[in-house]
Amino acid sequence: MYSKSEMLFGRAKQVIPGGVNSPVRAFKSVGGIPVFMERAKGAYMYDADGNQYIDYINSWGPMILGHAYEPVVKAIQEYATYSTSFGAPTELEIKIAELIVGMVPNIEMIRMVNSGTEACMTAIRLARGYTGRNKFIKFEGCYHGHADAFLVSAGSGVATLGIQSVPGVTATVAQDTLTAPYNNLPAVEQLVAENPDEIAAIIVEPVAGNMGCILPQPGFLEGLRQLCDANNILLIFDEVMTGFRLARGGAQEILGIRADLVTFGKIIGAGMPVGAVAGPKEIMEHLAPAGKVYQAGTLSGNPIAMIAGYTLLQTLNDNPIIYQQLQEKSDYLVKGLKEAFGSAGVVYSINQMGSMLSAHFAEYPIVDFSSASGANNELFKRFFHAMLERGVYLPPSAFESWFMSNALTTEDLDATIAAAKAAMNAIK
Ligand code: HOZ
Repeated sequence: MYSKSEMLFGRAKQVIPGGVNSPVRAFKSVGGIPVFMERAKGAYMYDADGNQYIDYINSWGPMILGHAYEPVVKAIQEYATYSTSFGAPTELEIKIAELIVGMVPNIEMIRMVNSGTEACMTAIRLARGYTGRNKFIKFEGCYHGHADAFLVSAGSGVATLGIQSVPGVTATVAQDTLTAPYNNLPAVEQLVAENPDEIAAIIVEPVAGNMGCILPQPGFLEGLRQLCDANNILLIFDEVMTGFRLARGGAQEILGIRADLVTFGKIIGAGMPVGAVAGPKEIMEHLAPAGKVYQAGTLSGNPIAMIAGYTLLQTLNDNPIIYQQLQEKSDYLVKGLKEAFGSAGVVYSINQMGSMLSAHFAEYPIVDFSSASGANNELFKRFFHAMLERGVYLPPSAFESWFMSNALTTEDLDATIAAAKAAMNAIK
């Protein structure tokens, strides 16, 4: 069933460290051989052996309208004939910047980069340059990309692989990263009190998606906002996952909380390599060449990525019904999963906001990294493989969020729910 994937993984391990170009996809946490994909269309991915899967990763978020969305594909094809990179400015960059500034609350300017990692790295540098302070606070299990300073108590692949401290990250770099448990406001207040006038920023995933999907508890983000205001600290929302997914204006819009800087990722490029940092002019104009906080990149604002993103974001902007449809589909799936798990008699905890969700097998609520780690992740592994065998592709780690696409039909959701019932009965 997976013979080509097995063969490809063997070949890949000879020339690519661990056989993959990003750790989570190696299936280390769930075991087995990673499935090598060949193509995808709409809600489905097809692997090298010809197996079809209903996709609940959607390239970790950006395929919100499904894979190979026709208008995006056409726009890329047209623009590729003009050139794949100029290394010089284009009008298209202004158009996408204007579009995003119109969609996202509390931002006036945006700087394009090439990944979410770069976006968060730039946001921290900018916060440090703007405030003249060195330290920042992040949350255990949150993942802001793989820049050195973020790899302290990180989620996603770092959590999946159980890496406690990353070789290559120097103590000097790590010492300016302070950490607190997600949803624990008193712990953040204590850090702020212990480091007066030293903290440049608090960076947070407003809905966490790198330790499974974890929702902010009532008052948590509001408390961070107040704490930042009272101590001249910048609040950075990492909206790499939530941006343009939870709403046109992302988590800021849906939760009604203002961030000082916002970071975005791959959805801005409709799945092409893009990231961005955005905020008010007063802060953003500290970036070079307007200011002295240096940041640069030949491929930043790359025309193919920009036209892909512009086409997708325009569709989202013009069709707010998409968000309602995504909500309905996600609610339907969650209801079905609850029935499937309930009738199998397994304890579970499903977190969901809009089209992000995850299932942990635990009898208590999953509110932070430690509760996520305490869940029955052995059962998740078996569930993952039982679903894969039944044609459903879930994130290959309990420390990741599931992402829905609007290409999913009721039939797909019913098939997923039926697969979950059969999978649970087979493994429990
Ligand atoms: N770090 C990504 C999810 N949080 C996974 C990236 C990948 O393997 O493609």
